[in-house]
Amino acid sequence: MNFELNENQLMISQMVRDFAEKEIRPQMKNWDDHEIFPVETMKKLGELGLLGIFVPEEYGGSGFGYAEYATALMELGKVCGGIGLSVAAHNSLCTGHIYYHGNEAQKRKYLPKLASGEWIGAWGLTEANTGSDAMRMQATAVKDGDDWVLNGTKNWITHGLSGDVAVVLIRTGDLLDSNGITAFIIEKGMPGFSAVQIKEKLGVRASETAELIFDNVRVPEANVIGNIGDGFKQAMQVLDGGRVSIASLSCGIARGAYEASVKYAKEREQFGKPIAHFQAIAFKIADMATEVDAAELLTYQAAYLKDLKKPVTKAGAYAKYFASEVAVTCGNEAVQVMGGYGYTKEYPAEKFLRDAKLMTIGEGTSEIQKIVISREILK
Ligand code: COS
Repeated sequence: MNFELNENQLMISQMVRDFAEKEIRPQMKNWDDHEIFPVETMKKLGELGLLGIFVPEEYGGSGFGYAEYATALMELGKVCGGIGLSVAAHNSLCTGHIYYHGNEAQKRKYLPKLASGEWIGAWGLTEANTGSDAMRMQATAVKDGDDWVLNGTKNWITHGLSGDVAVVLIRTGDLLDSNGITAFIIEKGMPGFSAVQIKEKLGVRASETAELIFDNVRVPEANVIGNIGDGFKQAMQVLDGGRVSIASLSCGIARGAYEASVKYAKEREQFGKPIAHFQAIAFKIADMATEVDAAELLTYQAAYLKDLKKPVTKAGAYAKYFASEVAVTCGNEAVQVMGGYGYTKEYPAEKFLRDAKLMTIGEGTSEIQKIVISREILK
């Protein structure tokens, strides 16, 4: 076992750190305050190769694996969870669904534009009344001539408004039939397709979230991914990988909160000495350090299995469950270490906490991860 980052990971972490300090940190408070999704920054991330990280070079991607992908998200998470979430959703969900399940023509048409950042990707599984219970979705697609006609809505969709292309999971069969859901590729501007931004989120406010609305949207057969009825299982596999990315982002947020806490605890003096010298604070630092390292180990284990093309359902759920909860703990402890200052937007702690909370919800709540883990163990 090798616990060191490989050459590519070292290169990527330095590149992302440099980019984040120059292009993200100076602007992120404005994005967070005003819920601005910085499309131009996404395009620059595309130029750096971070929007098609695991897409092979023949489709315009960077050709890296999940280990490198995890490293990139860890670095982004240390600075801005919102941008990290957008990068994760773009890569794992939309781009990943087309890469893993699309046919050759779909890969050639969409992957180069998604990988370069020319197009931003979205992915829609959830609806207003079906989140954890994804299979009970209500949106329908009915065959009409050579086209499929889509009706219904999708909710909580990252890049639902600014996205140029979306992969959406829609019912083509009976309710609760696991072979009754199909994946379709939707392009911006298709008649009957619209979106409304969801505002007033607690965190990840630089990442756009929207509701998608389908009103008799005609989608050609060429935009069906895989076989009719395969969509739910494709989506579950896509989420297995997506959960590794949310675990990675969670590790970054946790480490960012931990590092900010260490810095503050060494500088802040009370009772005549730095607060780091009090065991009450030092033990918080020890707990955070241990948990962040453990979260990273679980996350890299899942990334490693994914790169080996081994089953990642359980390992991804372990990593996502543990790392996201650690991110919330570290964000919360960072606020506590910084006291009154931690409670203000002048210090980074409160944003880490707000951004971290989404990690325990998006791409399957912590409770869903425990369902996935226990089912894998007990099956
Ligand atoms: N990979 C491949 N196939 C999978 C799978 C996976 N990881 N997980 C489940 N499946 C298959 C099952 O094998 C089953 O196939 P059969 O019907 O042929 O036997 C089918 O999918 C249905 O699975 P299951 O019966 O487990 O479905 P449930 O409705 O019980 O749902 C959970 C399972 C709860 C795990 C699923 O709905 C889920 O992950 N929910 C959360 C969704 C989520 O994360 N949403 C957030 C999206 S934000 S981007």
